[in-house]
Amino acid sequence: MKPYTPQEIEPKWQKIWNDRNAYKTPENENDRPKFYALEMFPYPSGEGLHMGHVRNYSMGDLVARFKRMRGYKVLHPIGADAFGMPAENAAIQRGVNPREWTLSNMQKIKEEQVRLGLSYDWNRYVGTCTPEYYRATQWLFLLCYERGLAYRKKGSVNWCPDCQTVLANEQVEDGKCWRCDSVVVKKDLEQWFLRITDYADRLLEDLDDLPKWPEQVKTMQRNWIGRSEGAEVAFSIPELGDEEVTVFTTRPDTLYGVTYIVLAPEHPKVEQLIHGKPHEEKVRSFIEKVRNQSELSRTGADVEKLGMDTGAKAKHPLTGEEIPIWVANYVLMDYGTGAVMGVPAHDERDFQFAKTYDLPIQIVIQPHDEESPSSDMEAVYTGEGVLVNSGPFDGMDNRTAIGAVADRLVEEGNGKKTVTYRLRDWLISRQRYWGCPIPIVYCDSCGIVPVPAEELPVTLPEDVVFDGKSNPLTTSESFVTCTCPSCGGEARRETDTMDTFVDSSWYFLRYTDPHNTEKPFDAEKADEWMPVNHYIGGIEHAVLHLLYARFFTKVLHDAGMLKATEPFEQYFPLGMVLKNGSKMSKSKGNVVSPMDIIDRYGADTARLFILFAAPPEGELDWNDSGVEGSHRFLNRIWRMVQLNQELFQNRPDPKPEEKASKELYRLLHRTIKKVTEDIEDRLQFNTAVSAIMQLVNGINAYPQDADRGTLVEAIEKTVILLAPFVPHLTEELWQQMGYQTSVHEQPWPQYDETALVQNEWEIVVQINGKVRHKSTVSAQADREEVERQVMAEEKVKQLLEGKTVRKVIVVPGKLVNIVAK
Ligand code: ANZ
Ligand code: ZN
Repeated sequence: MKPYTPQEIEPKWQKIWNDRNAYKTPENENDRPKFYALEMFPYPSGEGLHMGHVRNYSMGDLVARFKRMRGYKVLHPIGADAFGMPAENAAIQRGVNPREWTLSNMQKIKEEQVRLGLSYDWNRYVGTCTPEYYRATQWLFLLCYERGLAYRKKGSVNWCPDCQTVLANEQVEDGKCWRCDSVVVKKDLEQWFLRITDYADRLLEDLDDLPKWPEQVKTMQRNWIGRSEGAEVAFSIPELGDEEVTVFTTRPDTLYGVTYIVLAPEHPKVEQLIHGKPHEEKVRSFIEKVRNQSELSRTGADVEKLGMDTGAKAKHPLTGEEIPIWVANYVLMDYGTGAVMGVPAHDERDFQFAKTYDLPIQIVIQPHDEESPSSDMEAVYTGEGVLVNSGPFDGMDNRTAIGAVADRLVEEGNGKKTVTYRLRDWLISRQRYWGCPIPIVYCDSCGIVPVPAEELPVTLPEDVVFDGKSNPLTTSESFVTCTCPSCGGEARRETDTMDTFVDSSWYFLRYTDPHNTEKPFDAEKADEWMPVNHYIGGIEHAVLHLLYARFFTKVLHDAGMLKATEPFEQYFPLGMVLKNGSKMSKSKGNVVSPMDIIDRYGADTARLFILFAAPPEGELDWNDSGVEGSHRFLNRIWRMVQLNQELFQNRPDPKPEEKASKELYRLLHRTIKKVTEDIEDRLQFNTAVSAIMQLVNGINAYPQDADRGTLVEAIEKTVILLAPFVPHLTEELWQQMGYQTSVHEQPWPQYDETALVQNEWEIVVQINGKVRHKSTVSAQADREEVERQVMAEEKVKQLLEGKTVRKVIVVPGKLVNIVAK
């Protein structure tokens, strides 16, 4: 018998698929339903693919192949998220050209993807660093600019001193750079922003229209957008004439408990308030110190609340009382109005602050079950209750009071109801070379001038210096100096490039029309495929990437370029790959190289193990014996076909008549149903594999003398069911079984509904309490019918010969006991 040699079979079929252009996306086949299966595209690092990638692609490929067999026209593309800092760092550290470095990594990853047997349409490959692609990214930037969604603003930005670049809020983790772990500082710079906050409400509301997204991911997005309903309340500052300071609060019900006002140190009013005061200089140096603290180190729950009294006073809008105005680190300038009303009795942060600086604490909410408010507070009370010390609102439930106090403020002209978001506009400027240049020039006479669309792309220059200090683009004279598109005079080119998250916010649209040289994509082509039906990728992208992609989709929809309002109908977060219980990582030395596994066992074994070993959303613990087990299973499949080679030559018709063949037939059809539903409805690929394994056990236990036609059918269908999991092996076996076509072009098997129900039961026949015989009866038969059938059997008649039957006891589905003498 020929042995199973994946090392030969796999490259052979990869070449044939490639020569046949087997996974080319169907075009203009409007009679078939579409399915867009997508996996997050990889970053082309020099290391090639890791097991997380393999897991992601194995699942995506399974879905794509399954849907093709189910009759869908499928778009299943791949590309590379190819801009970004590692290429530039390689240039700085090793003097390599970032473009060449990236392109060769892309090539390497493509080859590895081919070795995995993934059914991508390679004609639609998209690399975000190619001029064809970034030209389109620039086009989209200009679209945003035209629509007032791209703007330049001087802002206090997160700056990584090590990477020498600005970071988006999302890229600051625990106050540190997400890439290099350096402590992030604040810096004032002119930057480009995209106005994602204009879409905050829609980004929030439309989450409700995504039933196939995990609830957990929607919650993460909701929290990120962070919508807060509340009120703005104006406090006048008598010493500045008519001037006011406006605070944002979600708790107007606590208004009578305000004992001070706190401004963010960056608040524009601060200068006026401290001007001429004795401690003016001290406040200023305090402000300088706070400004350099990161957002997290200012607002963390366990961070020390630091502040200073400005010496100025504000007037309470309802009581007229004078209260001090402070500045403090825990108030942020870019949230709400940058000013807070301090209610130490009922707000945790205010409570800590008031304790530190000995500010008065005024209780205004009393728990429902208490008689009278305690005067001396040990701890803050943040719960619900009844208003006290609140003038006309005393006795009111605090939830009711939220609206009532706000209404009162509105009536008196001291406030308005507002909504605030945690979401900030998206800072896209990067002082980096290896990114998409922002297509803008600066002219002394015309100001900010967008590069006309026909002049795109603004190409990355080659004459740059990578010294690891400043933005390399500023070192290219030929790039920086340009002519103004508007007046023809001398101008300077923008040297910021875009955050790579811009590139990945629309790549799924490019796949629908990857070779378009005029527009990013054609509306009709995009509408044919969008939305993506199934998107798989790491949960680490659940906030940033998915939110930005949703934002871009909505902008393009509004611009009339796209019907879809959401990019991904279903998002499936991929579980992590572990080894011996901990994350695979170089530092732990527990990395299993996918290519080593392929060399040793073949891609099919790797794919099967990955799909079988854990539910897709769960963590996958890589273990060598599990891999061996999957390999053994594929060997069994291989042998099963080899041993029955002869049968495939004459291929008898199935005649499932006697017991064994009926049973195998039922097992086969049950398996088809289970595998179909596990993939289609539940995405439980692991249980689908174990169902197929049980079927194979059934086939191996099938008696030699039972109907051969049923056996042939079961083996063939097993091979078809396995095709999306192990594409090479099944293709090879399909050929060995005598077929000229590809197994991947077979229609997915239908199950025979009537075969699923159990028609017959085996029951035990006892005579005087002793088991004497086994008999098969119809499952539908009632007691009398069972008795009639059993008593009519030859064998039973023999056993009863010479005896008189006294009584027959029937237990349906189990036994018949005959009492006889
Ligand atoms: C008075 C008050 C009393 C507050 C109380 C809370 C509880 P969320 O829910 O996150 O939107 N706040 C407003 N602007 C701020 C800023 N720029 N920096 C820091 N804190 C700020 O939080 C809204 C609450 O956070 C607001 O309601 C305000 O404190 C504070 F018992 O006002 B509150
Ligand atoms: Zn000009």
